[in-house]
Amino acid sequence: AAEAPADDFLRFPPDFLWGTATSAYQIEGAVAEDGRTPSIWDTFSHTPGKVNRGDTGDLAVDHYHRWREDVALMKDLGLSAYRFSVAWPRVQPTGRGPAVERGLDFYRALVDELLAAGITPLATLYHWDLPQHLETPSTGGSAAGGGWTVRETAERFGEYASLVAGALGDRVRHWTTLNEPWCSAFLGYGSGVHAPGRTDPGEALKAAHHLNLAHGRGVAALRAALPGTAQLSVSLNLHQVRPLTDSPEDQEAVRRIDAVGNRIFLSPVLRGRYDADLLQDTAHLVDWEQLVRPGDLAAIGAPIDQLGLNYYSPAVVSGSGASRDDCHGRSDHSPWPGAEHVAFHQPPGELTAMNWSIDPTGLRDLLDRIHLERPGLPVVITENGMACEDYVTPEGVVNDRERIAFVHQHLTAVHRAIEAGVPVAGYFLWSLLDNFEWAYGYAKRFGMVHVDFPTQRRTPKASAHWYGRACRTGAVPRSLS
Ligand code: PNW
Repeated sequence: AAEAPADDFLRFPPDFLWGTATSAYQIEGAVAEDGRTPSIWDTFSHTPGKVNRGDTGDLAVDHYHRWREDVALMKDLGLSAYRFSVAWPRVQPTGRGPAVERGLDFYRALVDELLAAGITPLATLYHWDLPQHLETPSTGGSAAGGGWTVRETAERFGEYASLVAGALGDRVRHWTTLNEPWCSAFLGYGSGVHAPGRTDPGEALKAAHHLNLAHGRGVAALRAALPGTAQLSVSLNLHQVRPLTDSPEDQEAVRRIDAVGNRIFLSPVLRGRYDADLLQDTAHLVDWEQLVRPGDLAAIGAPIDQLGLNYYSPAVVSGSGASRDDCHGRSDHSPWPGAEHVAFHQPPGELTAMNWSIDPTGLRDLLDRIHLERPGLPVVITENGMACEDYVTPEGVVNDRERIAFVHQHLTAVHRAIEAGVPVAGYFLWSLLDNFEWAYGYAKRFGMVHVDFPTQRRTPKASAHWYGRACRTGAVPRSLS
C-alpha cells in the first residue's frame, strides 16, 4: 500500500514517472564481452590526455554483471521507472549488418527484470557510444568512416533502431532516439573534449544535421516496428541562456547561443525547419544547401510523442569580453560555431562539484518555453542532478544533503510548472549510481547510490532514501526540515 502524503506535501500526478537514468558506457564495463567491439569512447578514453587520470569505461561499475543487484536496489527504493541506454557496438559490432543476439539478450533480460520489479523501462538508443568502425573503419572494410560528419551514419542508425525495436518492442513502450545530440556534435567534433575528439566547426555542424537526420530515421524505424502505443522522444540538453546586461550586444549573444545550442535541434524536430538566423550565422562554415537534402526536414520533423529535457544549469553570456569556464570543459576550440566570440560568465547561485551553478528557475523557464512553442507536448525530464562530494558520517552513512536539497528545489520547480499547465510526465534523476563521468572520469560522483569502485560495493546515499520515499508516495515535502 502506498504511504499517504500529508497536506504539507506537493503531490504529483498519479501516473508521473519517477526514475533514475544511466547510460551504457558509463556503467556497463565488459567492453570486450559477447561480441562487443570498441566504441569511439573506448578509443578516446584509451588515448592519453583525454580523460582525467586516464580513467576508462573498461570496468565502469560492472553493471553488465551486476544488473540484477542494481534492479533489486531500485525495487527496494520503490522507483517506478528507469532510463538506460543500449550500446550500439553490442548490437552491431561494425555498425552494420545483422544483430548479435547475445548483445540483445542482455537488454532483454534487463527489461524483463525491470518489468518483474514493477519498473517502467525507458530505452535510449544512442548515448554517445558510436561503433568505432563507423568513425574509422578497419582496413579492408567497405564503410566510408567519418562518424557523424557523414550522412551514411544516420542511415546506419535507422537500421540499428529497427534491430533494437524488433528485439525489445514487445516490452518497452518509452523510447528515446538520441541523448543530447548537442554534446555529440559540438563537444565531439567542435571543442573535442568528448569522443571522437575532433575540432572542426564545419564538421561539427554537419554532425548536428546528421544527428537530426538519425533521429528522423530512428523515429521512422521505431514507428514501423512498434505498436501504436509507443511513446517516442529525443532527449535534448537545452541551454537556458541569459544576457549579462540588457545591452543589444549581450542580447545578440543570447540569440547566437540559442540558435546553435537549442534551435538547431528544436526547430527541425518540432517544426521541420532550420531557422534563417542559424543558417546565416554559420554560412561561412558549412554549405547548408548541400548538406540538407530534399526530404530531410520532413523526416526529422516527423511527430514525436514526448520531448526529453536534460537540465543541469543555466548560462550567462555577453557579446564580448573574456570567458570564464563555460561548463563545457577546457579546450582551445569553441563548441559554439558562429558564436565563438560570445563570453560565458559564472551565473549566480551555489556551485556543484562540476562548478555548475544551481538554479532551478532555469528548468522552469525551459519548461515554460517548450509549453509555449508546443502546447500539449508532454515533457519528460530525462536528466537532472548534481555531482557533490560524499560526506560520510561516523555511522558510515553517505549524507549527501546537498543532493537532496538540489532535487527538492528542482522537483518543486517542476511541480509549479505542472500547476501552471505544463504537461510534465516524469523526472529521471541523473544518476542511479556513481559512474564514469566522461572526460572527468570517476572523480565526479552523480549517483544517489554510492559505488566503492575497488570493490564495486553499492550503498544508497541519504538522497536515495529521500528520493525513494518521494517515488513511493508520489509527493515531496513542501520544505526540507
Ligand atoms: C550529460 N556540458 O552530459 C549526459 O547525458 C550524462 O551522460 C552525463 O553524465 C551528465 O549529463 C552529467 O554531466 C553532459 O558540458 C555533459 O554542458 C556535458 C555537458 C552537459 C551534459
